[in-house]
Amino acid sequence: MKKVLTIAGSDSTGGAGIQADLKTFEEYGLFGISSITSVVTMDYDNSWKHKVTDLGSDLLANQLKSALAGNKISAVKTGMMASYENARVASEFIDQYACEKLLVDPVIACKGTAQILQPESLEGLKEYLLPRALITTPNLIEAGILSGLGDLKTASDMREAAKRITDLGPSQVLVKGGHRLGIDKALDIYYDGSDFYELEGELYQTDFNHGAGCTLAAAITAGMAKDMKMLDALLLAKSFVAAAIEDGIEINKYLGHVWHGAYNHAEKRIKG
Ligand code: PXL
Repeated sequence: MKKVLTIAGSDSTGGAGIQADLKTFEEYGLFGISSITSVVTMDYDNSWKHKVTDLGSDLLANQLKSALAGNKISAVKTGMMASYENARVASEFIDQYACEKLLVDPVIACKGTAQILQPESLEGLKEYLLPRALITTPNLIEAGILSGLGDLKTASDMREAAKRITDLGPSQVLVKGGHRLGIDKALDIYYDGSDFYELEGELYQTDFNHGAGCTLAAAITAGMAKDMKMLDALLLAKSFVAAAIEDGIEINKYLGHVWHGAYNHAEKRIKG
């Protein structure tokens, strides 16, 4: 069985981060392995304020050494880097174990704001991870920050951002339009280094979509591990996430999660 590694943060509510990645890898029929950079907790009594606790680069290095020892990894995904050092340590192992199929999900901005989650981690991403990435999957805000273009408002802005982001290293870029684009469909722009593709999907009116970005990136990584052509991997990943959003579940008064098992209809498959 093929193995896939995620190097990311732990989402204590189970919808995004490491949890989304492992659940998604499982649905793709792959064996998921994780190295955790940080733990994200949320304060129910204080407007769901997020706190990111960095687990430190020594512990990350020990996890990576355990994860990669004797293992052939078919693809690697990186998510939240809680520090510059997290990114540096991750890159050392990626080089040492020659992990060529690398997807970098540039988790740098909090949902709905342009506020950078961990300012120094952005530098770590640029210096250590993006130069090694086969593909990166920024949302509209992250693409605005990485490209230096700021507010992206149109498909043409997204194309320009995707192109500029390849200057940071990744040979391919998926810029996700999502709700912030302000049109009545979900529009992503895929740039393969020479051509642009407009990937359209349904825009779901739901509050239960926490984890959608991580899940999409994990699904693409799984497709890469299975040696799918990138465009096919993107299209399958989009269908996987659309199903997960459609079957989203309420978690508490602040949020609801995508359900990673939806595409395979686990409740129908597992009987008794
Ligand atoms: O969706 C961004 C994200 C990524 N990684 C972790 C998270 C979150 C959002 O909560 O907790 C660990």
